[in-house]
Amino acid sequence: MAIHHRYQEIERKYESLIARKNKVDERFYNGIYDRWMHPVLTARHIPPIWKYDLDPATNPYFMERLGVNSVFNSGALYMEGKYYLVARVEGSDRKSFFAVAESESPTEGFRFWDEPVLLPDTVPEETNVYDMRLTQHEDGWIYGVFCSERKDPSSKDLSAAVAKAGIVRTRDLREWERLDDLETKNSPQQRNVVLHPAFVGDHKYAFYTRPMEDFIGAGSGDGIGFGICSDITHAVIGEEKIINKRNYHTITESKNGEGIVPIRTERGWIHIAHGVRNTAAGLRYVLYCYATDLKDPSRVIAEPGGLFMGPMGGERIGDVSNVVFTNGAAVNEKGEVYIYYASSDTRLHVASTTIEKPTDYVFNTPEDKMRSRSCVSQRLEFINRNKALLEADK
Ligand code: M1P
Repeated sequence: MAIHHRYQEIERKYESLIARKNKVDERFYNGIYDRWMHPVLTARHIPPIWKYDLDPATNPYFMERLGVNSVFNSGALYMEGKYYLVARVEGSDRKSFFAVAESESPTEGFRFWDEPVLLPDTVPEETNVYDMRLTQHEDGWIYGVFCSERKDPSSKDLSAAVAKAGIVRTRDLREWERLDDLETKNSPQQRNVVLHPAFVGDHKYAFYTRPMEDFIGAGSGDGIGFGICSDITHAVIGEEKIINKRNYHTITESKNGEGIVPIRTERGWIHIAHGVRNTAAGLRYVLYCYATDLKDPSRVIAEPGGLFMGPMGGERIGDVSNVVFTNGAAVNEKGEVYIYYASSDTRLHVASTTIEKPTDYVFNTPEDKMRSRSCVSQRLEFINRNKALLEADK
């Protein structure tokens, strides 16, 4: 049977996109990380056979029959010399699903595996899944914790939804076992839940949570929570201790949420989370960092003021504009850190650094002084110290 004559051309373009070299974006400098020029995954990275019916008899005009709108928020892993991304792929029908992309390089060459992930169908009411965090746990499993969304049965509003944390586990990213959804006794909704990679206390699993009153708004949810449970197969959290609060007139005023799986450093666990504030142009999502104690990851030991990363240039535009979001980073044996961040719910980028730099950033960047007057004093002290150094250097 013949294949449509346009297929080769589409396939060639796809292959040249995958082969495209990436480079550091020299226009950007902050001393903490490098941003890379090209996104590592976009809707154009989707294999053509996921979108086009190749049969000229049923698709004479070679149309996209099952379009893909965007590829963004991705879990990430470094395993045996390779980098793996479990990306959120959003079809043109608005349903998201997961797909694994792999590369030997952390910054280019990501290619999706042959087929997307078909999760075990154990939750019939689940309509949409997205934003998987991949945790290589010390128990030997790789866990995926993701948002499992369903319609709110108690509301007539068609956009009213309930978000839960779904949990799967795997050894190889191919066979996935679905566990029970996380149950948080005191929070009806959960999104941005992350499983801590190490046991805590007496062999307990620890989760970073984000208690919410409703689907969009944090309501009285005070920030990023922390809770523990004994059985990961039926994970139930009683008390959620709020470890990282939202604050008035900061980057987290409207919402915040845990991002990547925390990175272990000699000085503490480094967290990269997102903070949301409201503006006349809508919500603005940026990334920020904090550190927690190695033995007690619920105890915050450092938090620099302000944002770690905000959307820049073309990143500011997309389906949900003015957003950067991360749910995955990969750390290799050389201590190189690759932060996979999405812009405006549309595409996935990479920023690179080494473990020492975010550590120095978190522990040595001044805290937020919370008032303009105090922030000016803080800056004046800083400027005057620099002036003295410049004077001494003359
Ligand atoms: O649209 C921006 C982000 O919104 C949500 O994050 P949060 O729950 O903090 O509002 C998530 O749905 C995320 O996927 C999305 O990128």
